[in-house]
Amino acid sequence: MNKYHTPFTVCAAVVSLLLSFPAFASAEKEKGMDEMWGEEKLSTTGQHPGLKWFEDDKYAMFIHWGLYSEMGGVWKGETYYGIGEWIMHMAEIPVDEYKAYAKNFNPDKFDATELVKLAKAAGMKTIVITAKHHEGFAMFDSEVSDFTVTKATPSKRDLMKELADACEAEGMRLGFYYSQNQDWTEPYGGNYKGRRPQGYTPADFNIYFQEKVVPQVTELLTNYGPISIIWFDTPGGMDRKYSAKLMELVQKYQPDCLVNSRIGGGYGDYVSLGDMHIPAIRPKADVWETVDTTNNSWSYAWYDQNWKSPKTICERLVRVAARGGSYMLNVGPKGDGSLPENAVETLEKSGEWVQSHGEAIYGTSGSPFDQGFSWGDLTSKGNDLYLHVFDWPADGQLRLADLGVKVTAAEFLHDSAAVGFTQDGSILEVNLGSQVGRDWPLIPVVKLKLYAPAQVTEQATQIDGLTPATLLAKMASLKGCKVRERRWMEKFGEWKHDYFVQDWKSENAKATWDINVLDAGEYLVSIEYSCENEAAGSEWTLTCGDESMTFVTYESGFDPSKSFQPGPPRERNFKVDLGVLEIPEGGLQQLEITPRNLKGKGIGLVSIRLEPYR
Ligand code: H79
Repeated sequence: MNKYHTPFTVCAAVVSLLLSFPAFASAEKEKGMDEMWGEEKLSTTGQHPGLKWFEDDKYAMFIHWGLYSEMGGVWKGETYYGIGEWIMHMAEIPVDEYKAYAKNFNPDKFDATELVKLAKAAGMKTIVITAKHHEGFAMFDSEVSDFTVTKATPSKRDLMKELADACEAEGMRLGFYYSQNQDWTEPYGGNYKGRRPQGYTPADFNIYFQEKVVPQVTELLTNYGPISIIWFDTPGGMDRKYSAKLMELVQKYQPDCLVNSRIGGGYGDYVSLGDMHIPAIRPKADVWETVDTTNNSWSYAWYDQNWKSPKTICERLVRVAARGGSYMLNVGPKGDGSLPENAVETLEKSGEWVQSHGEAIYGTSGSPFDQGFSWGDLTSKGNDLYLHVFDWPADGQLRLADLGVKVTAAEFLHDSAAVGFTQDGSILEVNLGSQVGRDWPLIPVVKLKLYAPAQVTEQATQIDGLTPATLLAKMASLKGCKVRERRWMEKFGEWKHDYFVQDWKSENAKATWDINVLDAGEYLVSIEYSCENEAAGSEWTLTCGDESMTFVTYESGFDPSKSFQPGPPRERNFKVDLGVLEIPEGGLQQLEITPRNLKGKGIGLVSIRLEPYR
């Protein structure tokens, strides 16, 4: 029988996992994944000279490959649905059995050069690979452990060396993922999966750290040529002094190498956001990345067919670049080193677009707007703006306000065909024309040439009268209520994320959005929210100028006060049409929501959508 990790069991697993870290055992439990993944704020950001290439390159390949890849989600004939590299944890595999499994690992189809060529074809500039994941198995030769590909498997190949050589030959940057805190097969490692030795105390983590982590990280920094990134993960609960020591090692042996924020303790050169988090609003961090997957699970899992389409991959890359970040996209080879066909196809197809639109990706500095648009997003370079059109607007028209600078020319990037535009006062209208009867790239890009770099001073959400606009929780000014954040897991390890306004204190509380109305008129209003039992039946008023509308809320079965509550998607948020609202005037306006009859802590308001009503 297959074992499905129901919402409840995943939730229980989360709690037990978090409790296994000292820091989670107390009041800090609520912090959940933020705590486990580590800080998103750095004490030393923007200093390292390597951040220049990191920000320019924008796009990297992540690879999860280890013993778990050979299992592919199956242990002793039973499938464990979840993230593949967590199978030891999910199937509760005893340490000795897990270690003995290494003899089945046979990377006979692994061709490092082919892999590097695929990354190149995809438009990626760096490869970061799991040298050691939480399982504790080294995919490289190590003097301090026998649990390595060179000693515990029949092939004896140092796979990291093969990849390092191929990267060197092909001009690809190389980075190593190293799980510094969790090591499930080391008796003193974080979150060890066996019985701790007698007399064990948490301070014994030091033994594991000095005897395995320090020498292995040193090996990775000294035996494989220039390393561009050491990518650490899940520092939650680890003392800051260990993070400091790791930073010291990197600075000593490879001062040019970058380190991500999951080293812990506020150290690191740039911030890794939460797994798979494509931020809707420009994050505070100066230099940051999003790590994402081509399907759901990081490592190969036979059942995971949730492949992102080539267009979706390009869109996610653009959304990240538009918010000023870098994107690292994962593939999970099978145990034998070959990649699932779908991963190869989707990377090759998306790569054609990335290569032919590189001008609008590499070396760009994001959109002048803090948030994206429903039709697409922007990147910029010098005086030029790139409009990435994901969804062709209904009548081929796009409107943008307050660029602050005159546009001198507009053309499609792929064929340099001129694009019509008018700029009247602060409003730019771009006429894309008809989508019919022409061949388009996956995402058509309009290049706008400006007299000077755009100078956007107004970040109010634009209501353009042509495409739907979304007012996000994080963009609201709040009185007597709060913005909170939650993450949850869907399908086979797909992390979801949102912000919502909640904890409404009284009927005087309100959330207010500044909106920039480019076209007065009627809009269909819908909201996305979650609502606990006790808040069901509460009444709310939405107001814009003299116009208002009232709505009643229904229970959604999701408790927004819990940062972590896996479950099927239908149980999360409701999306409800409220009706048609007249916005009588153009220009800067405010839209406000306030409880009319508050129950409990009120709804968890995720967003308000305004769609032109015609
Ligand atoms: O390497 C990838 C993941 O294995 C790692 N980070 C990315 C880059 C990662 N470490 N921890 N997590 C991700 C989150 C872990 C989530 C869990 Fe669960 C939820 C662990 C326990 C509950 C899912 C469900 C995995 C096991 C049960």
